[in-house]
Amino acid sequence: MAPRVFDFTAAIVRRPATTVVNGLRAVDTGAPSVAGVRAEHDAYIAALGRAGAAVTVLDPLEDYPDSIFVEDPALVFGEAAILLRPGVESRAGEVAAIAPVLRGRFPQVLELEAGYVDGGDVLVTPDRVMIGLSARTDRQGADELIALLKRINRRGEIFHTPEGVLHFKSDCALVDEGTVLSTTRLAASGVFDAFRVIETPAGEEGAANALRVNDTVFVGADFPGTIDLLRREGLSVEPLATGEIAKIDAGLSCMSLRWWDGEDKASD
Ligand code: CIR
Repeated sequence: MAPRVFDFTAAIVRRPATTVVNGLRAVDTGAPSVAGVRAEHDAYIAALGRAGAAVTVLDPLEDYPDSIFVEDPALVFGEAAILLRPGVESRAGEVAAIAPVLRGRFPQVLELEAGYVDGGDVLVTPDRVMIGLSARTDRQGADELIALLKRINRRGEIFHTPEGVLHFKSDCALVDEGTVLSTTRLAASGVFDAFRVIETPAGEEGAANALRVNDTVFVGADFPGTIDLLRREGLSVEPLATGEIAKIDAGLSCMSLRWWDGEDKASD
């Protein structure tokens, strides 16, 4: 049986730098503490391991406060990695920092050469790669990414991220092959008409940046309504603390790159 899009055997994370306290944020609700971010990150690494991924932990990059969010400078699949171009100047150098790591692990590494795309704007679904235009991802970058995806036999399609939302995936996650967890504001645009949609309860929009890894769905621990909804669906949910990284506009997908590294599972 072929792996599902959320079947991952491998992951890369990067330890937070002490400069993480200066991470970008749209609204300043106070800086996160280094110890607090480290604790959330350590728990995240352990959870990835329990869910079945072998985790490579990269050293912190003090020059890049947001470099803990390795999802943004690259996009990875079992067969190839794509180096992206983050849409904010202060994060541009993260690409060169992660490039050698990916070149050592993937048979093919492609590079976005024009425009801007943050990995947080890319949702991989079973039949296509959804790319949300946002303040970080522009049309030129999205078109370029679609061309690169074509080279690895994948189909990309462009959508819109709601105004004022950092990334497309700030507001959604795939929780099984045909079901998306989404905020009401993103679902209302019709982007998920081909999916079953579970909407985050009012006030729990931050829960939408959940992450499924193999048979576990990670959800922010501060969102009991969403956790309950997903459990009622029969999903195995693991709550993880995100209160500190939320201060710098992050959630659970941002902190790792994940892929299926190996043969397709033998069918029973
Ligand atoms: C930023 O603004 O770039 C970081 N403070 C947060 C990045 C979160 N990444 C993600 O959602 N993929």
